[in-house]
Amino acid sequence: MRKSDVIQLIFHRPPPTDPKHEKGLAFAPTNIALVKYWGKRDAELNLPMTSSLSIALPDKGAMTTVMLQDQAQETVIVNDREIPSDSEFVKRITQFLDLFRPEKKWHLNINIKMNIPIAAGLASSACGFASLISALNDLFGWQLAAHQLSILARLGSGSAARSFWTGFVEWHAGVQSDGMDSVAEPLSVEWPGLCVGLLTMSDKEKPISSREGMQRTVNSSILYTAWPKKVTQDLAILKQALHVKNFPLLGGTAESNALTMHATMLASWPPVCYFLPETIAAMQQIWSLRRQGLALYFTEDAGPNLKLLFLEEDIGAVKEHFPSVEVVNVFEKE
Ligand code: 2P0
Repeated sequence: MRKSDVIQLIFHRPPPTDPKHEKGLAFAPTNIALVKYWGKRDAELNLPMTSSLSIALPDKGAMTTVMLQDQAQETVIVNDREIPSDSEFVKRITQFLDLFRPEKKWHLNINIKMNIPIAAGLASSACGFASLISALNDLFGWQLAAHQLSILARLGSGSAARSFWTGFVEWHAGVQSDGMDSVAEPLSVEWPGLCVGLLTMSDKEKPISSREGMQRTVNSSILYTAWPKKVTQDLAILKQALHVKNFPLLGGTAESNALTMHATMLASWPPVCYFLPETIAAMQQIWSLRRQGLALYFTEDAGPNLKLLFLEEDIGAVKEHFPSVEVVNVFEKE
């Protein structure tokens, strides 16, 4: 099964690409997985081995504007800087656009504004591809539903499937080879007062991409066989925690899931390690604060930075111990 087959299943004809507006514009929030996606059963369609569950950061993400342009290639601008056309990022975007233009008849000026560090484990590819497909949907008037956009965004980057909603989102692994059931959906639960703290140790580009890191883990880590079991357990526990609003259960499950993911990576060869000394030091400080009674937990993605999990009532204490933390009150209404 190829990506072009999925395009056919969604559109039932070549995707219409007569612009309906001068510009297409869309925002997508970034998402932080509490139960992680790590490993693919199909690398072409980015079909995951397991389901995953994330929380969106409502104001953090990517705003993307697309316009047709009279040039033989794309112009990609991220945070006011033009990205070289031979870079991996532009190549990935170009290949993604090729799915919608088999004859390469049009080209785009793509302007992305991100208010998160790029490629440092803050899911910039997730909100990037989600906002790009939504901007195309706007430009060409496709009127696709969110679940269809989720399937298309996944073809660009797996975790992008989860970036179409605020709040908690589950990405179902699915079982079909065409991936039409590997789609995300929002959970109908809110948690006013739940906070995510971004603790940035480094905003440098990570040395091993998620794509490469997860492939290496699946291929070489003896611990990976335990991962699907761990995810199944954690998903059930996390949903229970959401249902009964048990914060230590949510925080503990997310932290344990992240540490297990990193353990599977460490057992890969060559090893996949995203920790910096500062990452470990922050973990130890969190464990020490927890022993003293603070309900503070963390999760970590494919980068050295931690995302802290805590409740609104502890914002003061968290800021006191981590002065550089950026707090996102996830469900706060404007
Ligand atoms: C996640 N990560 O669930 C996990 C946890 C990083 C660690 O999804 O190859 O950029 O584009 O499907 O989505 C990052 O991987 O990888 C990721 P591709 P993606 O958020």
